[in-house]
Amino acid sequence: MPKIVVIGAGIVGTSLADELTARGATDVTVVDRGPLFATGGSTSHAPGLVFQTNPSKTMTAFARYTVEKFCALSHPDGWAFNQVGGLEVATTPERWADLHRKAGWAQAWGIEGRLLSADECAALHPLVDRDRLLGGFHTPTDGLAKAVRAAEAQARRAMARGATFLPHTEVLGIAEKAGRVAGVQTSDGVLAADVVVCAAGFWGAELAKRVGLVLPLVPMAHQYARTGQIAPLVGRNTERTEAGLPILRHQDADLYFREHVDRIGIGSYCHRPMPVDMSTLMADTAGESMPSMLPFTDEDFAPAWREAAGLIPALEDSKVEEAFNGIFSFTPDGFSIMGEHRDLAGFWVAEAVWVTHSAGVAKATAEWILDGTTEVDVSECDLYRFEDVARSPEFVMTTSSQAFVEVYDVIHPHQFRSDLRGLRTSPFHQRHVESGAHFYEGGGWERPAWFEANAGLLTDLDVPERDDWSARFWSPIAVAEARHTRERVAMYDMTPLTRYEVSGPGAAAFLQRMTTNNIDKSVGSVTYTLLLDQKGGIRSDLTVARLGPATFQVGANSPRDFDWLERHRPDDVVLRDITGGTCCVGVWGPLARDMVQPLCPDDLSHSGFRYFRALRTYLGAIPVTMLRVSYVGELGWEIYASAEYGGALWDLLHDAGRAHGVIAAGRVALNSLRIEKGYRSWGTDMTTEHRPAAVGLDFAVRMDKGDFVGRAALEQAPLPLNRLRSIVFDEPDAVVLGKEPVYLAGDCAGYVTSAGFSPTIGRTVAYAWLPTGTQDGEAVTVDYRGTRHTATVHSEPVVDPDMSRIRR
Ligand code: FAD
Ligand code: THG
Repeated sequence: MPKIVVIGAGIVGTSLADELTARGATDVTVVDRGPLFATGGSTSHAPGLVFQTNPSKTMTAFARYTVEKFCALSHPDGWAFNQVGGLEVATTPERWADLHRKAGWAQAWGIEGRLLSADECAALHPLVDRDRLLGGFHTPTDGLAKAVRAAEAQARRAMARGATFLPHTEVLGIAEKAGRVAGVQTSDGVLAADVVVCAAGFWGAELAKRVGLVLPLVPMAHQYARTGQIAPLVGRNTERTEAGLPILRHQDADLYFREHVDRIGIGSYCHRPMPVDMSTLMADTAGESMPSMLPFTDEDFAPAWREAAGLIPALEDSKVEEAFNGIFSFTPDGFSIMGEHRDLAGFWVAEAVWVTHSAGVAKATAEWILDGTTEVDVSECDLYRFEDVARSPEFVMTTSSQAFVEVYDVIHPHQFRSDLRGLRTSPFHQRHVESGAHFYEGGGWERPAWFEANAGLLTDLDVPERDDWSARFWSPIAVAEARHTRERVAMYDMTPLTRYEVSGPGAAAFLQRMTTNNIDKSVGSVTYTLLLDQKGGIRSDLTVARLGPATFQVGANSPRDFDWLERHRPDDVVLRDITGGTCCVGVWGPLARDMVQPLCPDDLSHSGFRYFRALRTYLGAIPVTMLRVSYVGELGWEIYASAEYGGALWDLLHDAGRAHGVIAAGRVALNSLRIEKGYRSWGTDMTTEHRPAAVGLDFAVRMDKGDFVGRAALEQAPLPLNRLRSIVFDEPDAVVLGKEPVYLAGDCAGYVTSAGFSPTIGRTVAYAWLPTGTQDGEAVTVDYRGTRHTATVHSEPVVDPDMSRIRR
């Protein structure tokens, strides 16, 4: 067992010590600059509201574990968790509709919850003005965490198992030796360690910076106020219980509420983002007991007070008595930051964590450190999920500020960032602008969603009307583009598809060991293969094209793939991200060959250039690499070129395609085509929580090829309880967007992962997790924001099961 030092005795550090020692680590030391356990960090004054339901399955799982754990903690001063339940109220039709969506997440992720009428809300929480409400969402297992008690109770447990807690011990630097962490420097000298975990709350970014690590988090001030006595609360609670009414969210006004005996605590996000400058904060608060508390700014609270009194009329007779601007971390995407420094082994971070998710994050971090993998998928929180651009100070500040502003907003799943656009554009961008592209952003890239230039294709197409919500960030034009791809030919900008060059004498052996399929095939082969973790969970799916004996081009999914490969890369392998310097256009459709062959000196016939083969050749004068691969499931190629040829390549193809009616098509069309064709998308349809068999990808696993990462775990793996299935909606106008609960015979049995309107069968096709044994043809219902849609489990793929479209 490693010798571990945890920096920070807040809710994260204490919970981590508990989780580590529970797993047998005994040499665990937690150091904190402050006293124990009201250290002066964010935990010391967090009012501790725990609302579990979150659009992210992972964050919900973290919260659910935190609740379960905290409920079982004991502390001599009283409760660590008071399960008063949670109530979120709607005062606008949009919020009310969104609470229906939230109720769906709760169902899908296994949180008990129910939508309530306004009267039921008022009965549950008599202080709210019933007439303001349209309804609410009630979750009985939510509640209040007493964060300092929970921290202490977990710390005491850890101490009983041998952990040491050192108060008044500031970490001044990180000791390193031979590329590994060696301990922490404190005013009392170096504390040696094999593993150092930075759980220093919003100070963590400063510490990480000293070891060359950018943590994209911004410390932000957030207002919290306590009122004076509120008449209707007098006598309701005791000093010991503190609260009995559900914790309350009024998200239409960016507010939350809890009781403090006979007073009310009001938290507000209803103010300008107040990022904190760490350099001045450190100087200003040196020696202070509560360095994470800033003076209250009355003027920022004025609108919050008005709104609060609007919802809770009893507040009108009271006023703010105690208040402060408290500091905690925001990140660009709202997720925590977890993982190990790639260039300094043994240095881990568990940062930007709410009390709500603290025990879940701590458990996953302990598993990750001690076992190498986590039970719950942590990819959304991975330290290495960020593109380079997303680590720039400007990006971090801008997007984290936006995350603050939007913290309680109704966010559409396809909503994109509006600030800092146009950072990464493909060489085709100007052509796309000219064709009236509607862009969305992903990974910093501008990606065409659909093109206004294709509106004319709608004239002979009957696309069902959508409800207002599902019509956002969508256009029927996308359906026309998808259909045109199946009937004729289309060009897709695949430039943002992450790709690496893997080369060197050890390249083949390296990829063979890292992935599940046999990639050690002839030059010109392309292989669909998986990256697994040690427990056989799917980390990613890749295409590996062998361009030379020791040169491979790998099509990947995210910066996490680069990180994973880089961590395992031996010295005789060179790994290079070539995404930015190259471009890619997918030319797909039945007419693709007619369109491209005249441009190419090589034979592009079905036998001359077979399916899943690669070729380095020329189109016109332009050197290209072509892969006969199609994520939309059509005849055609991904065509790669060095970026400087991009404009010419697009024009060449577009001109050649004119006679065949070629169009440019966008990502919405691509998504619907890949779904009806049965292709999975990593991160939505599958994560590290799933092994290949569960998602129907065992065809990409070659158990007989020799050892590879995850192989041993697959041999031991039990049969999956649930499988990813295709479902087809019965009614043409039924639409779902993802994350909706799916019912079998009235019981919630799974959830939708992704969905798209199939141009081929004229109905929405979706993937859903369903129990193993669910038969083709079985009827399911799906709850879309309160509307039940019926659907039927379908054999896969829904479109082109005999591959006649692709292999011709
Ligand atoms: P902290 O509690 O800040 O702990 C970090 C520790 O590291 C500190 O004790 C600090 O002293 C120590 N440290 C830092 N640098 C060093 C160093 N160099 N050497 C030694 N020690 C160091 N979350 C919820 O879930 N629900 C809520 O209702 C809620 N409300 C909030 C309201 C307010 C006003 C605020 C400010 C936050 C709220 N939060 C809430 C957020 C929550 O408080 C934090 O996200 C959480 O407490 C962070 O815990 P932590 O352990 O990461 O950080
Ligand atoms: N193109 C390239 N690389 C990629 C993707 C891509 N890497 C990441 C991601 N997308 C991988 N996803 C897929 C999913 C399915 C297929 C290709 C990439 C695919 N599957 C066929 C099937 O399942 O029938 C063929 C499998 C086989 O014959 O082994 O084509 O879009 N370059």
